[in-house]
Amino acid sequence: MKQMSCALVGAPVQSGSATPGCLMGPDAYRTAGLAEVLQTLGHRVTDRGNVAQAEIKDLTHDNAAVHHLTDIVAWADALEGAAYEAASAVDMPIFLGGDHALAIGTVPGVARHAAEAGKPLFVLWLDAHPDIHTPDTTTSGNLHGTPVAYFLGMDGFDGVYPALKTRVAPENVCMMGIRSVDPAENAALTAQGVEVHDMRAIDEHGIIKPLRAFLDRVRSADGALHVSLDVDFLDPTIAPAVGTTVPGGATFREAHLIMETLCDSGLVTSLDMVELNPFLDDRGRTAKLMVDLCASLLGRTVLDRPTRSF
Ligand code: B3U
Ligand code: MN
Ligand code: MN
Repeated sequence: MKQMSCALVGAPVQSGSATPGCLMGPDAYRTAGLAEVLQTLGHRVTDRGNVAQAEIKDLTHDNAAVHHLTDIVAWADALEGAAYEAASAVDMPIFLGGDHALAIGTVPGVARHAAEAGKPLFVLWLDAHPDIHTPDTTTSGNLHGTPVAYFLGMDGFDGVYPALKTRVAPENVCMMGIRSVDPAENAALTAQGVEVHDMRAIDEHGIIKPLRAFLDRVRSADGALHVSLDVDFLDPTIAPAVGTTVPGGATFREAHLIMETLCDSGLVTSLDMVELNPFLDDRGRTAKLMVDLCASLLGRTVLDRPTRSF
């Protein structure tokens, strides 16, 4: 793969989730050697450190379940700008979470950059959950369950989250690994017409055919592609360090094959690595697995020559 400029952008957001610990995520990736691994693959890597939250006024919401709204909006505001800047400066910004609420900022930020370059943004959402709640529909009140609804421009965010500068079209989103969906989220997925490959579909058809079909769509639209990788996409037996484990996730081999296929496509322009909770990890194994998946995305292969079937 061609040498790329990569920026590591720490986003230690944790108030979007119920279990504290994601605050330590960016440093766990640094400790697991992410920058060094990418440098070994021939890329130029700069670590931009951690983003600082914006200052905002206190916010409240009618849904009493919603918590840490002010904190999350302060993150979103800062991360939208940081993501836009990083995407303008390098080939591949990598956002180190932090819980999935960080995508309230990162996805609109990279979408704005793509739009200015005349490209539509596509999003591959690798997650056990569709995260398509609005602040009105969430019952847990955990705002990491809301980024997709926000960046699609759904109702319910006006005067709550920052005004959305660039929305993502629902037909440009592809979800894989989904296996825990709340009723309001089911309704939203249907209303928006988002492409969802739940675990049943993956068991029946495998992961590669639908991924290739999605990548073909990105290529023919000359789109930019953001990958949002939630640790709970992976099976908890290989990735225990997440507050919202759901059984039946992607295997080690499925996850690497997705990353290798994405690498071969040459289409990926940005990445979120979210929901790592190092407090719940087992001697850093989840952090190391996430680093290895990032390495597969950025060109690590088994053989020096291209793999081909005989
Ligand atoms: N849909 C549930 C569970 C959940 C969403 N995202 C995560 N968990 N990580 C909720 O709380 O909104
Ligand atoms: Mn998620
Ligand atoms: Mn999830």
